[in-house]
Amino acid sequence: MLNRLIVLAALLLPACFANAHEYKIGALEIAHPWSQELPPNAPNVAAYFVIHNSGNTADRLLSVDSPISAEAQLHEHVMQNDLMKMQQVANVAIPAGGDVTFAPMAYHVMLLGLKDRSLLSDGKRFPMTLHFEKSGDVTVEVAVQKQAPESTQKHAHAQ
Ligand SMILES: [Cu+2]
Repeated sequence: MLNRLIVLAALLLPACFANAHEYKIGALEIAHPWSQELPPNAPNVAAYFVIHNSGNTADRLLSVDSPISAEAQLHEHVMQNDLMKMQQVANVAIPAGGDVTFAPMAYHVMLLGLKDRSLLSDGKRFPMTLHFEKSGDVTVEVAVQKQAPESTQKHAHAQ
């Protein structure tokens, strides 16, 4: 039995690594959920990812939750009187055939009232569930990193 499991694990490994950090639900793909490592006393943390909708109907991200925090809000950054300011949004539309990027200075998930900080250091991952209007729920693992992913940095600067 154990041998069988080892063989199975070995067979599955390459596939797991190939799309280690991408999740699929219906026509939606959620790429590389990540969070910036913050000082241990930071009151909130933010989570980022890219949603790609390969289908021909629009969807909507209604809400998010995570066992590590009491509350999770959808936020966007807006320019107000020459100042970048973040504010809560009720939901986020995911256009058919389009991408929506959650990144620093853009849409992000704000986790408030942190209950468990044990998974918030570099190299760890914490679970988070996304609730979509049409596609349903998908639980992803958010990778905590010291460094923002390259693609996100470029995106943030381009904005
Ligand atoms: Cu925020």
